[in-house]
Parts: sequence; structure tokens; C-alpha cells
Amino acid sequence: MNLKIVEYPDKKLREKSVKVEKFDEELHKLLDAMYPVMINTNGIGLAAIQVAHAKQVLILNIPDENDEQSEDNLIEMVNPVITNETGETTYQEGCLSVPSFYEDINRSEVVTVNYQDRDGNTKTVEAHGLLSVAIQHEIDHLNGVLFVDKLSYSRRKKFEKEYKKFQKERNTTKK
Ligand code: QAP
Ligand code: CO
Repeated sequence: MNLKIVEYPDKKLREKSVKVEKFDEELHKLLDAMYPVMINTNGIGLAAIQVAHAKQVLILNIPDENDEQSEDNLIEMVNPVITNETGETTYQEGCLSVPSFYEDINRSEVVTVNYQDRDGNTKTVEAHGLLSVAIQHEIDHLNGVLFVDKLSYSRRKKFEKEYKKFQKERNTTKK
């Protein structure tokens, strides 16, 4: 499977992902292919829609206390649903689909998520800290929502300006 990251402002990122019904080899191949894409681009989270597959699938790989990522800590979530959220937190977020832009975003502090693993087994996790923020960010992707949608009007304008500049510079230095 040849996967490429879809970047803002591609309309594909606005698509609503569809619930997975079949826990088959095709799903496993997608999950297996997403992991190296995320690692090779220095990501900690990736939703399937970011590689142009509109399925309710996401992966997470939060660095450990030594700031290292390990496949042992890979979490694969299929059909995730947040069933409870409490508190408030602010984290400086980024996104592989919005390269080189980072901004403070308000999220819930703790979330409870029901999801299925790659074999269709039902799981529940109560997430805190960076994992909680990452889950909320990735589930937003399944609904066509990006972190920049959560910025105030003035910060969104600042983003659009900076992002256009970034795209322009990238085009003149590469290709
Ligand atoms: C989502 O984001 C997230 O701009 C995952 O040049 C964000 O992995 C979860 C990245 C914040 C929790 C907190 C972004 C890599 C990676 C970039 C990412 C870039 C290279 C973003
Ligand atoms: Co993202």
C-alpha cells in the first residue's frame, strides 16, 4: 500500500469517515501501512483520512519518559467513541496534515473512549495527558475537523497567512 499524507487545504480532510464493519486483511494492511508513515514523518498520531482512507481508524504512539517511541506502545483504534470527558487542558498541537504550524488548543483533560482493536474486540480506555489530547485530535479527523478549526477568528487569520507563506517557500526551495 502506497500512502501519502493529505495536506491542508485538501478537501479530502473534510470527509466524514465511515464505520468499519469488516475486520479483515484489508483493514490490517491499512493499519500496517499507516505506522511507518507516521514514524517516518515524526508523528505521534495519524487518522486514516490523513492518508486518504475515509475509515474510522486511527493510530497513536505516545513517546515514553525517555521521549522515545516504541512499537510496543502503539495503540490502534477502530470505530472510537468518546463516552465521557471531564476537565479542561491546553496543549500546543500540531498535525501532519498542517505541517510546520503549532498552536495552543483547549481540550477536555480526561476522556473515556470505547473502540475496537484490529480484530474487532471491544476495548475501553481512560486517557489523561498527551494521550487524551491525541485521541481527541485524531477523533476530530474522523469527523472532518482540524485543530485549526478551533482557533479564534484572529488566530485563524494569522494561521492562513503563515501557512500560505510556508507553502510558497516550500514550493520555491523544493521541486
Ligand atoms: C496529533 O500530531 C497531536 O507540523 C498528532 O512538521 C498533536 O503527530 C496529538 C508533526 C498534538 C497530540 C498533541 C507536525 C510532524 C506531527 C508537523 C502529530 C511537522 C512534523 C504532528
Ligand atoms: Co492531525
